[in-house]
Amino acid sequence: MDDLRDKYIQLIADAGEEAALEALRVQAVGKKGEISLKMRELGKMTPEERQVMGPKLNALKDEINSALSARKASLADAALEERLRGEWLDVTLPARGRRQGSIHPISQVREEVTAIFGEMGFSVAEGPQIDSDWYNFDALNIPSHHPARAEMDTFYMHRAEGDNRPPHVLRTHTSPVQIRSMEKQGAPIRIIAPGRVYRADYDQTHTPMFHQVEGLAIDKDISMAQLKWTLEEFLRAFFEVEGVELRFRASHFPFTEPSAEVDIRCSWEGGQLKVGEGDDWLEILGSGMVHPKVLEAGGIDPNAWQGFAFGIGIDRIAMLKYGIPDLRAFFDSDLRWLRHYGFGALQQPNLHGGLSG
Ligand code: 2NL
Repeated sequence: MDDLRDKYIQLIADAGEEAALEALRVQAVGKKGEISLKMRELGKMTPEERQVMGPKLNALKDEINSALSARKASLADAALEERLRGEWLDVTLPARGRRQGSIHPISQVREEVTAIFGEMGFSVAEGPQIDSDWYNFDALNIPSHHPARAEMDTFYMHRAEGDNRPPHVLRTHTSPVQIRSMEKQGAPIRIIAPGRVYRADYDQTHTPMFHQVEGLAIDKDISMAQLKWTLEEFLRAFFEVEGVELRFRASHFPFTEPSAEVDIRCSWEGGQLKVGEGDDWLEILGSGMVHPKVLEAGGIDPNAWQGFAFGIGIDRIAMLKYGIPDLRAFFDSDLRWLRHYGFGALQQPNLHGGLSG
């Protein structure tokens, strides 16, 4: 009996996994197990023998059963320990740095421009970036022989052989949006059309994709005086300078008559632009009174209505306001140079998620 006990206690202690314990349980106390067989022999004993052996066998069975469950519990504990060791986590490690986005300077400037004209009663018009050459050129009184229409400046959509739809282009200005607005809403009109435009050009001051905002005001008696006031108000607000001074230079655009290019008084000191002071003039935009043929193309009677229009390069005025030397920096580098030049939007902690690391 004692041998039997010692054997099983030892085997249970040596069992390394649950399956081995189960096999031992069957072998010892299962229906045909060693101890069960011994219990069956009780029937053949004398009552005296049975009185001694019965309780002993029962006690042995109990002892083995509790040894089995104790060993099973300790194996489970060890397995849990092992798993926890693998899943160990150092909660005192510093948190991973969070990447922070910020608004692109072009978007920032477009929003500034939109807000300023919005206060003056201009709403925003948008349209397709791919448009027919009629909307992009003909409607704007740009004839077929005009250099702006030459292949080298304009991106034309590919046409398969036999595809006879009218030619389409990547818009070279946002004017087609304004033609569409004239057709759709008629006069009077006060809109600006900001957006992407495309020209086949690439150097320090030109990128093949850039941004423009055009403006259009049409009414019974719109004049150049109102054009001048509107642009003065805009430039004062945009450059945040009280005494902006403008100079209108006679110019020529096919879509306006008369046409004027507008300069602002400025100074360049040590490469730093200052608006509103000094002896230099900086060309800032083009403008004029809408050509009667363009009003007509937009379905507006040029004998009843007249208006002014202007076009501003968003990228250009962004460069001037925030002192960015190379237009290409907008599109093919990161924001480090912006921090270097002190782009205001990056210094406003509450704007679009704030200071970036
Ligand atoms: C420039 C010149 C300009 C316009 C754009 C325009 C649009 C319509 C009718 C008449 Cl629908 N004009 N746009 C007018 C004058 C100048 O832009 O040098 N921009 C940077």
